[in-house]
Amino acid sequence: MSNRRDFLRTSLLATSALALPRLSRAATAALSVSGKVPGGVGARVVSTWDFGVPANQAAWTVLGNGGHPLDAVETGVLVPEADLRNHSVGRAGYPDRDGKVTLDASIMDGDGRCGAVAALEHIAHPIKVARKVMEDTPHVLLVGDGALEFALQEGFKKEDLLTPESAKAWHEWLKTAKYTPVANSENLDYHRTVQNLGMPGGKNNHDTIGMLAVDAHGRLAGACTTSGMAWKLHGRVGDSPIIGAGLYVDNEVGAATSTGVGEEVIRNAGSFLVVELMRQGRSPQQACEEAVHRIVKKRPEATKDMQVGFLALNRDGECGAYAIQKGFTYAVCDVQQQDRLIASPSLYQTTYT
Ligand code: SD4
Repeated sequence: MSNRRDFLRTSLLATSALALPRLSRAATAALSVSGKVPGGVGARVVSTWDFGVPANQAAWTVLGNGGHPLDAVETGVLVPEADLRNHSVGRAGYPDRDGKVTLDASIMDGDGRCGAVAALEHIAHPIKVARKVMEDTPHVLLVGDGALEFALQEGFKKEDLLTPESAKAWHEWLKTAKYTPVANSENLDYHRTVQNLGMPGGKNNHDTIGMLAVDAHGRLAGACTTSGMAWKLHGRVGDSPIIGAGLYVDNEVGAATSTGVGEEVIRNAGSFLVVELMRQGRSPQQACEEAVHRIVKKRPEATKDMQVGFLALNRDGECGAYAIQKGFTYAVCDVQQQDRLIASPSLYQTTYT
């Protein structure tokens, strides 16, 4: 316990060391035009991993101007979905075992409305399709060919999402002929990363983006989007498009999202669990910790070498995060602190290999 406290303290210190440059000029302009967040203080957007910083900045151009949190999170996650350097979200995501790029995404409003797509091919912005499922159908989740058909009917363009770089990595992986899907590749050491992903891991090699936002009125929303595990079995669906697993939002309480090995998160209805723990009085930090402990306690051996991380935000704008393994980061943007990258505390203190 005291070790964990020490680590928490270290993480907080690390937070200031990781503080990033201030908001982009566009986002700063959005703030200064209004002077402060319209409607008062308390609006905040948080998201998983380092790529959450530019994504939060995009979301803030909406939230900081008094926009709805739902529009903010959709706008925010479009950034990594479009980023070709990112091989775990949207276009340029690593393909499955058969060389197909299949995308998962979900979006949820704090009033309970939600939409999702899973194993969607050929559409560069699955989060936009998820929102259309929410708004234009009586359903919550569309998958595979049905999801693609729906997207095309809605006017989305069919594209090849496999970039030459991702195809090259897939061909490298095929040489090993080993089925070893990898999540949280940035936590792997260089050699294992090369072996499994066919390219060096590094700063641009991140995972799912889960984004949560609250406005000054306590309205919440969340979005989650990913290409899932590299080299997964064709048809595999992770936690990200499963409401209650990869994402859950409730205006009465707060919101949660997850990253890491989706199977463990689904088994434990992870994000719903975090929100329910907050409903029972836990802080976002305590709720994330308890959810991680629950997952590890159920399968201690299996989870020893695996990453799962949760990020939570309550309706007062307080946030927290916790992961099994070291290396999980999350980005925070609000009117007081602007953009920051924070090292999440974790259960184990060693980076796993
Ligand atoms: C999945 N949770 O498809 C996603 C992958 C991920 O960090 O988040 N990796 O299981």
